[in-house]
Amino acid sequence: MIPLRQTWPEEFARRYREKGYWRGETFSAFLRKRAAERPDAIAIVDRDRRWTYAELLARAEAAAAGYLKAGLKPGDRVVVQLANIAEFFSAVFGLFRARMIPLYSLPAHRITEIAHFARKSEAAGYIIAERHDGFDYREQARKLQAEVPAVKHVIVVAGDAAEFTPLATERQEDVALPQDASPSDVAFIQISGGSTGLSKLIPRTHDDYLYSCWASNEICNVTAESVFLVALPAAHNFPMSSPGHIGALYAGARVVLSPSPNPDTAFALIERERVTITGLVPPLALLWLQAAPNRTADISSLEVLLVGGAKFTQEVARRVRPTLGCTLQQVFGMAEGLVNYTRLDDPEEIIVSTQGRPISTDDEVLVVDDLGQPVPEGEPGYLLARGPYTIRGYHNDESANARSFTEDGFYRTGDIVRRMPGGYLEVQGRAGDHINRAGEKISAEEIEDHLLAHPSVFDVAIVSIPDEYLGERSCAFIIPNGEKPKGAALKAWMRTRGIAEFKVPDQIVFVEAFATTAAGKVSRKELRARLRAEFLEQQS
Ligand code: AMP
Ligand code: DBH
Repeated sequence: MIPLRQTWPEEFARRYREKGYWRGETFSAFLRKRAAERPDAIAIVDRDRRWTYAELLARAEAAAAGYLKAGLKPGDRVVVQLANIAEFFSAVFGLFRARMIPLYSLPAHRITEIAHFARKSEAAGYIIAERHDGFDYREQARKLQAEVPAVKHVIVVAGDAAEFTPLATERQEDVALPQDASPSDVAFIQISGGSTGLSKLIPRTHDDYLYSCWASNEICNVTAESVFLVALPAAHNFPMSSPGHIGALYAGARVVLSPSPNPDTAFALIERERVTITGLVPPLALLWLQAAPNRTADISSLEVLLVGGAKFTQEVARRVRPTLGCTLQQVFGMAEGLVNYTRLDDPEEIIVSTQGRPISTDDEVLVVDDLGQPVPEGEPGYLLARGPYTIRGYHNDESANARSFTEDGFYRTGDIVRRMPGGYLEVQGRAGDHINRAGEKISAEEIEDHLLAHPSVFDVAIVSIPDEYLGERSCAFIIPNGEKPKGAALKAWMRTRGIAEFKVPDQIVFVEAFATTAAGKVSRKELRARLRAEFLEQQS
């Protein structure tokens, strides 16, 4: 097995420890501590179920023993694919307790993506619920085991487990639990949105991730009295860590799971549970703003609405306080690390017009030109980042690492930003070719590769088109091979490729040829830019 590591050069690691960022805690240790301090406080609310910290800990330990009994071993990587249900937490904290490594996939992922995650991480297990949104994950588990036989263990946390292993909920006393992980060990694997090709694997350590969570708590004012609503998918890095459900649990606060981010469901939960803070991507924030004037629920407990994942337009941002009666906090983050927030006491102008400034004074942020030279304040440039919770490399991907990190360890975020006075960043766009569709990042290259496998597609370019609601939508420009296929048929065919629905192109445009230059073929990047410009010109 390729070792899972995330290491900072010793001089950096020493500084991060000395400054108290890395506290030497693990996920398991902090949960044990909270359960000892406030056993009867409610940790997780899922519909009519309320788990206390003591119960969450007991369930995590039962799950851990169950995994070991089933044959999983410490160090094993396990693909977790769960929606917003309480068992997400017992399953994952159980993995931490058994020193196994969760890889967080999203409920929307389908077999092609799950198989990629399993192969790339050399996973031995797959954790699912029987179904969610009408989709049977046991079917997907069968396909996965056929494609990647190394995935020997499938654990089903809710519903009918069929031939698989149900999640253990009673502690088996004859199974000894291993020693805790070391705080500098990799705790779990997040996945990158990915701008080139398939998603990359992001190993995060206990030390670095917990730092980003507790420091976020201070910036977002999350305390033991807070009630955090998880409206986005719990496995996403944003609702997990900014400050997220992990931040909330670290604070000893209450985590309320929303089965859907729709305003009707969420507003009712905010009223019932007296929710104080939650996070949304911009299209959902817009939906909440539209629904708010006609609401019947009392949402006055809401103090902070975090918005991030994609650019939040200033005009909409201005409406948050008057319409929802809470403070907007913009957050610009990435699963690779660096997270920026506007501060709760910033002037309204800063809050609505910037994407915030880094968490830490030890976040080193560079804004550079094409040659890697720093640009003056206020000028757009590429954002590079290095710091106490920004990774130094992806797992098992040398070529991505060569592209995405500078020699001195800065992560090339791919974002184009302007640095304003006070270190506030304004996101201008991005260098890479991904589509940011309502906060979901889609790699153009990945989708092009799928479409090129269709016999009627001669060539294709996937381009992001500005979209009033989604922020960006994906458009496939296709040169047909012979007779033009039907757009709807192509979309239906894409769905058979085993990929998340959000990756199916929103729009298909057939063209006869792609532009070339006198020098020959244009680069993909240039081609996509031209197609976008021509398309937008025709629309106007
Ligand atoms: P991911 O790689 O999937 O973790 O996505 C991180 C990327 O999302 C960032 O590099 C940005 O491109 C984008 N992003 C996140 N938050 C914001 C924001 N508040 N404004 C603009 N873009 C954002
Ligand atoms: O988009 C993201 O990945 C993101 C957005 C806001 C993120 O990872 C985060 C905050 O931590």
